[in-house]
Amino acid sequence: MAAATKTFDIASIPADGVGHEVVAAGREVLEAIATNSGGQFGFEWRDFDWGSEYYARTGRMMPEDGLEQLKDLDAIFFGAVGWPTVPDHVSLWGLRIAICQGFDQWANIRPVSMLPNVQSPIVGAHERDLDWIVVRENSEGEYSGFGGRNFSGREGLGEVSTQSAVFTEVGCERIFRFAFDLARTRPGKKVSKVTKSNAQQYGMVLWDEVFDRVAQDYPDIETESVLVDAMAAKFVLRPEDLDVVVASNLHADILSDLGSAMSGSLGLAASANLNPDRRFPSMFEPVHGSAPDIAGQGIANPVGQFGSAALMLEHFGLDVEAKSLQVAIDRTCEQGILTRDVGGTASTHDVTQAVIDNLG
Ligand code: GGG
Repeated sequence: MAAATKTFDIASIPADGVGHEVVAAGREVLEAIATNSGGQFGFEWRDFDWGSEYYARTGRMMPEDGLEQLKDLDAIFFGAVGWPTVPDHVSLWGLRIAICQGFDQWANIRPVSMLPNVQSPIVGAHERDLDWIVVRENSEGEYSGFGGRNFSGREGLGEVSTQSAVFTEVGCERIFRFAFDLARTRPGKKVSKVTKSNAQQYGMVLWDEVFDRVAQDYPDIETESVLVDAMAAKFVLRPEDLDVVVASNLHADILSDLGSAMSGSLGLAASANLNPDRRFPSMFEPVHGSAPDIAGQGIANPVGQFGSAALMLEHFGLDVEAKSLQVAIDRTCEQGILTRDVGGTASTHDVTQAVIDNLG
């Protein structure tokens, strides 16, 4: 008897710039994985043309009922947002943040690891077997959207603006528990909490206090508290001390870009915006942006999108397929099939084909 087919309904939102190239590449790889499963599962793709071109036509990054259109799907496969024709805060808030906050995707995970043949700026990175994961609080903090602008055009003191970082006890507790639970699944069994409570005496102090309270429930996990400035230095100087790094929305955004640069290129880093309660779809996207300087040339690095596809497979419980995709990415790098950002000459298409050929 043939195995039952499970179909995953996925929203495909390439959005802007190289997002179009890497999402198409990611879909090709996922289709190859579905074919290799012998019909055990498949993907039904729902295409959404939202993003900065959509904005030029409609004045919005996505329709008013955009979340309604996505809410019953199994996941969102996202590219990158941002284009020079739309102010960055408008494009980011109109699409990526609207989806993350609308679907309470409060945990954003961003793994950092070294790939074969990819040069890292860290001396001896491969021998040191570096591997850590940034957990980004993805629903509040500095991205809460509270603030305003007043006194436009005022003489003398000029305009005034405020931007508040909002930390709730519930928001802090859930992201810390997530980080500790994740650390329990990893060999390092350590959580490094990033803070700036020496300078920010309200929100970040609550952040620290909730961390200390949650840590008491995880006596088997080593902890440390590191100021964000010191953590940036640690990424560069002592990355082998890192395992799970939990940080606020803005701090983690900055540190995860640093982490992907440490692994060799921004184009390599994967991420998952998770709604761990599974009430809403989660969203899988590379860490990188839309890269207007290389968009449309067929040279974008698709590895960050492939890693995000692997995280999506894991989210669906397809751990074997996720692992085989990671192995295929490693083999492709071992074969020296690399895009320009990591020292090669291969195109997006070349890397995609090689990963498909290398699938177990
Ligand atoms: N694929 C990730 C992406 O599109 N990022 C665009 C961006 O500007 N992100 C900043 C942020 O999320 O804080």
